[in-house]
Amino acid sequence: MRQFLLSTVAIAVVTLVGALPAQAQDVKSRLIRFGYGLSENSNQGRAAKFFAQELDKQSGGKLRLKGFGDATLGSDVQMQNALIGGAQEMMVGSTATLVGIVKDFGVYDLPFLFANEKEADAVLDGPFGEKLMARLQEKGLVGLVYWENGFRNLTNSKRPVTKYEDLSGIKLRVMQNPIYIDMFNQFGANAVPMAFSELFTALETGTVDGQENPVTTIQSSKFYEVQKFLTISRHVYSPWIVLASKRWHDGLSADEKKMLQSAAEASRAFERSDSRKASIESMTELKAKGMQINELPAAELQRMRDKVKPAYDKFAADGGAQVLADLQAALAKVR
Ligand code: TK8
Repeated sequence: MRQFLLSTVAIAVVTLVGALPAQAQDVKSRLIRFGYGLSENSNQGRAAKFFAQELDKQSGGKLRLKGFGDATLGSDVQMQNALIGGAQEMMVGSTATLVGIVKDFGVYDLPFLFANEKEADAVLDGPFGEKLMARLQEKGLVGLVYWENGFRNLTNSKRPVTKYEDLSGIKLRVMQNPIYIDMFNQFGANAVPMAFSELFTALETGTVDGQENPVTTIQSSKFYEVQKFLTISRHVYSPWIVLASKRWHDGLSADEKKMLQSAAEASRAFERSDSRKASIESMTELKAKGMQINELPAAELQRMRDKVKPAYDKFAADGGAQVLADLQAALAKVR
């Protein structure tokens, strides 16, 4: 009887707590600085805004996420360090620039790994992506969700690229990541690692001739103003990752952590669908802005794939064998 009473009371309490409005939960008033590299008027900016609204709703206005676009809080790498040190609460940025923190993140950068968005979603949101994200914790970062940056394409100011040999001698900005540097050097370009925040000026002044990013970014960052040629190559599917400072996150209540995670997951759904829509619109707009666009034929993509195949072996030999095998197993399940 006593047992029965106790569990009835417990159920009643659980039900009551679950039904309480956000105000009655353990939520403090907090300002969350959320940094990102692209402009407010980009898929990144729109999703940051959505995230803020969602968190506002869930927390009854207490958790206030303030977006800082255009790398005003620093480049991806600078922000990662600010999060680790506890000087900034949150950010979204490329997974590619995390390789200095957890080297295995480089696995996503292997060329021609994901065939489509469906594969990427399944692997990133599934046990593989979760497990890799969890490894950031021991380094002072909490990964919440992956957003889509997208399939990357090439732009340059010199000439149309119809085969990889056309990249010969082109100074091409890449992210600060050895796989990208090797990949484009293999194609004959002169790869220049550089923070995204410096890229527009570098293109404008001719410090570099080209770069590679999804069409959404090429459009929202106005690269069409300083780049004539766009080559659809889809050489890497690039994820973004929403990160929190572990120091800061550890200080949140269980209710706050739950709200943050739930709002982040809502932002993920919004961001992916928005990015996929924007991607189609961007193509039309880039054409209208006068970019000369060509798509690489399947045969050329196969040549490129063959050319950079050694990147996989190199990655495996360089300590990445396990993570690569795990990712390929996850991919096999989706295919
Ligand atoms: C924005 C970057 C960008 C990435 C790059 O901060 O650096 O080229 O694609 O989205 O994370």
